[in-house]
Amino acid sequence: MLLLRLRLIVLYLCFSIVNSHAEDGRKLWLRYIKVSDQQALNRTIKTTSNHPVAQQAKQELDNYWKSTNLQLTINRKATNLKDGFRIQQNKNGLELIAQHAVGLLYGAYHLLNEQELGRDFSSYQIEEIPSFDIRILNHWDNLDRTVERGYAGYSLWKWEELPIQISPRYEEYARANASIGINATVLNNVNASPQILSSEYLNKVKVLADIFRKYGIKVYLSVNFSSPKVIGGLKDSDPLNKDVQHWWKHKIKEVYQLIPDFGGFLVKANSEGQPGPQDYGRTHADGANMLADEMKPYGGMIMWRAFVYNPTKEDRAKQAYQEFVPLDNQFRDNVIVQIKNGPVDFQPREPFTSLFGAMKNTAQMIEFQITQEYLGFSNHLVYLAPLFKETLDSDTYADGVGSTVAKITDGTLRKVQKSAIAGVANIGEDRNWTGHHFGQANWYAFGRLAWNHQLSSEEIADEWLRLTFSKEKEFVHTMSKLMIDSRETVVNYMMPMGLHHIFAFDHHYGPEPWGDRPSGRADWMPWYYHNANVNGIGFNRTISGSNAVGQYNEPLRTIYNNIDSCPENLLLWFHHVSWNHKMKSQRTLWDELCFYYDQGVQEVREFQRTWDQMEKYVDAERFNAVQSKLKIQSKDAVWWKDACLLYFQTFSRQPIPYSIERPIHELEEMKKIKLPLKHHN
Ligand code: GCV
Repeated sequence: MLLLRLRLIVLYLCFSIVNSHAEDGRKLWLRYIKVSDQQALNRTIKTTSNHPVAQQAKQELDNYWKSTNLQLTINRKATNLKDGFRIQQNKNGLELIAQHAVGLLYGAYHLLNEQELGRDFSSYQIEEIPSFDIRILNHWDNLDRTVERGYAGYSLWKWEELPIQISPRYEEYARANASIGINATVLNNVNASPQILSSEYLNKVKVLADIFRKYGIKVYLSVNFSSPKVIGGLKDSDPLNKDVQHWWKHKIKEVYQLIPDFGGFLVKANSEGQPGPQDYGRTHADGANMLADEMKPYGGMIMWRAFVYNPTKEDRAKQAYQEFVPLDNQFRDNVIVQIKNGPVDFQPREPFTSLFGAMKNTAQMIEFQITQEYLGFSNHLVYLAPLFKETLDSDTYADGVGSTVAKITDGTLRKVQKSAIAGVANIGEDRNWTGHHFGQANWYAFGRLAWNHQLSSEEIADEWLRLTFSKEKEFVHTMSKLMIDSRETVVNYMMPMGLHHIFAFDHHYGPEPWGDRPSGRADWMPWYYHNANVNGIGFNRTISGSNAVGQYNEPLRTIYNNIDSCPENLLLWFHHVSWNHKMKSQRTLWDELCFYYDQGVQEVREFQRTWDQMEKYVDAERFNAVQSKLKIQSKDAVWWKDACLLYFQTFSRQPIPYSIERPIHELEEMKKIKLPLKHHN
C-alpha cells in the first residue's frame, strides 16, 4: 500500500514537472537557449557603456550569445544610425556599433535572432536603421482591466495591485517589444477614463515606465479631453480657457516629474461621443495645439486621432478628410495626426484613407489594428502583414508617382519632427499573450514593419515561424504560404470585392448583413454600406454618388471612378454594381460573389488539412490549440457564406451556382443568432 502511494506521488511529481514545461506559447518568438559554461568561456562580450539599456543588451548576449567575441560600442558621431545599429567584423570578432544605447539592445536581439536562424557570422556585415522614429502600440485597455476589442483575456496592467505588486509579465512584455524594435506604448484605451491622470494612477504608471525604460520603451497615455472638468473640477475644458490651459500645464509637469522620459498623449476627441474642442466651438487644431504647447518644454508629443465621423448625410468614408484638410498648416510641430489605414474602420479590406498625403504641412502617422476586431477575433488565423503592406505600399500620388503611404509618413517625402506608426495591440493576460498562437505573428509583424517597412510579408512570416515553431523546411515553407494566403481567405469568406462593415451589431463577430436598429445611427448599420437592392449591391462613391473618389489624387480618382478600371477587389467599395455585371472572370457579379464566399470556405478547409499534416513538427499543446481554432474558423466561414449569400439572394433572386457548396443554414435561423458578447468601453 505504502509502495503504491509512493509510486503515485512520484508519478504526480513527474507529471507536474512535465506540465510546468508544457508549451503554452508564453515564450513567443524568444526561445534562445542559455550558453553553457564552456561556451561562455570561449567568448568575451565587452562594452564600455554603463547605460542601463546597454547593460541590458550585454546581459542578453552574456546569457545567450555563443558564437564569437563581441564588442558593443556607442559612437555618438554615428548620427545616421538613429536608433539603429551597425555590425561589422573587426580583428577580435564582431563589433556592434550604435549611436545610442538602445541601438545596442536592438543589435543584441538582431544577433541572437540571426544565431537562432543559423546565420554564418564569418564575414558578417549589416546596417539597420528604423523606418519610423516612434513605433508604438496602442492598448485599448480600461482601468477595470477589460480590454476594448481585446480577445486575449484581461489587461496585462493590474492597476489594483500597482504600484506595490509587480507582475513579472511587465518585464516580459517590454522585452518582447524591444526584441522587435517597438519603442513606445500607450497604456490605456483611447476612450479614456479621466482617472488615468489622477495622481493615484500616475504613480502606478510610473512603475510601468520604470520597468519599460530599461528596454528603451517610452510610456504614453490616452487622455480624455474633459479631464480638467471631470477630475480638475473646472467649469469646462475649453482649450482657450486660461484655467484649462493652466490645469494641463500643471498636470503635465506632474507627469514629467514622475516620468522624465514620458512620451506624450494620444487623443480621441469629438469622435463616437468622446468630448473634444468642438464642444466649445473650437477646432481639432485648437485642442491639439493647446496640449502640444504645454508638452513642448518636455519634448512630448500629441498624437491626435483623425477617426472622426458624424451621423450626417455625408458618406462616413469622406469625413476625416473633410474635417482635417482645412486645418493643414495649423498644427504645432509636436502634433502628429493619427490616421487609420482605411477610411471606415479596420475592415478586412479597404482602400487607404484619402487623408494620407492630403495635408502637406501636417505630420501624419498610420494606425493599424493588430487586434482582430473585424477579422474573427482571436479565433481566426489571419496573418496581417499583407494587409499592413497593402496600405503602406499604396501610392497616394500626393507628391507625384511613388508617394506611398509609407513614404508620406516615414519622413522620406515630408520632413517631420518625428515620424511614427501605431498598432492597436492584440495583447492580453492569456498565457500565450494573444489568444491565438498565430496572433503572435501579427504583433511580431507590426514591430518588424515599423522597424523596416521594406520587409516582405514572406520574410517576416519565415522568420517568425522559425523563431516560434520549427526550422524544418517543409513546415516553414508550408505554413508561410498558409499565412500569406490567410488574409485573402478571410476577405473571401467575410467581405469580398470591397464589401465592408456587414458585421453583427456592436461586437462585430459574425455576419449580420440584414442588421438594423430603427433607433440606431445609419452609419452603424450594414445596409448603409452594402446598399443591396434588386438592381445590385455596393456603395456608390463615384462622382455620381458620394464622390469619395474625388478625395483621391489622379490617376486614382479616375481609376476608382470608372467601373471598368476600378480594381475588382474594391469594386463594391466604390460602385453600386448590377447583379448581372460581367466580371473579368466572365462570371456575373452574383455568380462571382457566390464563387468568392465559397472559395473562402474551401480555403479554410484546406488550412485545416495543411495544419493537420504539420503535427509532426509542432508540440502537442500548440498543435491542438491551433487545430481547435481552425475548426471554429471553418464553421464561421460557412456561417459567413450562408448568411451573406442567402441574404443577398433575396435581392439578386438568382440561384447559387451548382458548382458551389450548398448552404447548410436557414436564413431565418441565422437572423436569430444573438451572441452574448460584450463590447467593453
Ligand atoms: C476605441 C471602432 C471600434 C471602437 C473603437 C473605435 C476607435 O469604432 O469599434 O471600439 O473605440 O473604432 O478606434 O476609436
